[in-house]
Amino acid sequence: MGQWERFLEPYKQAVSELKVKLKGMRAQFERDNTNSPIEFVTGRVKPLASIYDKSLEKGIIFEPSDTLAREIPDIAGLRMMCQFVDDIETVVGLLRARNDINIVEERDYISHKKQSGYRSYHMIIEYPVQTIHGEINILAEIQIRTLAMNFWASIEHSLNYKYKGIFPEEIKKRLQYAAEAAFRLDEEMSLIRGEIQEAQKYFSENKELSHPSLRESKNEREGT
Ligand code: 0O2
Ligand code: 0O2
Repeated sequence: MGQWERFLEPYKQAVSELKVKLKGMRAQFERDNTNSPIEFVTGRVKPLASIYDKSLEKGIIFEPSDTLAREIPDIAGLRMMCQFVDDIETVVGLLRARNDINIVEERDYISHKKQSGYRSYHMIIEYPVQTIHGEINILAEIQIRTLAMNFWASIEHSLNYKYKGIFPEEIKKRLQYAAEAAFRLDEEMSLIRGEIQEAQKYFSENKELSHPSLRESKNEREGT
């Protein structure tokens, strides 16, 4: 096994475990028949090429080391998407209450958006990974954002890659307008949150009823 592969192994394990745990939170809301503040969860280990770029940017040697692990805290990255801005606070509260993660830093890029227009809530956590040689604590980043913030960030990320971070002035301005438009969309949706959630609850409760075989098994489960 190569040295990078060995170094990244616990990060891979952490991403897999955390994905199961964070998706589990959503499943628990569904089971309780309550609207979930979590829409979906994704996770990834930072590709080696991005670790290389980041180490150049931070002026650290590109080699598996404690310094690199400390300076690049998002080698393990999780993303939690929410429907509404207020859900972000709920999710943050749920994460703070967990005792399997230790929060070491929080960055609120929602109240304090970045100059690019980027909005998201970031948490750097310490997570214990169990290995055959004992426990190791690794750092991971959890980004919590709305679907609209995620849409903007994905597009901006691709453009950033294309322009290598140096945007033409016009594109930069357009992206800033688009970020504000995405935020206004979030605000508008928040105003009709009750209406939307009622409809979603109705839909999830009744979708099984529209299918005869599922209706029977639902009735069996509920003993009706
Ligand atoms: P389900 O049953 O569809 O929810 P994975 O390795 O497959 O577990 P990964 O690689 O971390 O997941 O991330 P990926 O493949 O980008 O997406 C993770 C989950 O988020 C997938 O569901 C996607 O269906 C879901 N997802 C991605 N984009 C959207 C979106 O825009 N809206 C919604 N609602 N869901 C999205 P799962 O986990 O495979 O299972
Ligand atoms: P990737 O490809 O997503 O992994 P610092 O040096 O401490 O000031 P740093 O280390 O960049 O800042 O951390 P920060 O700003 O808290 O955010 C790190 C991650 O947030 C980024 O990871 C992105 O995923 C996301 N992010 C931050 N700003 C922007 C932005 O303007 N646009 C988009 N699309 N995403 C952003 P990476 O490693 O840069 O990229």
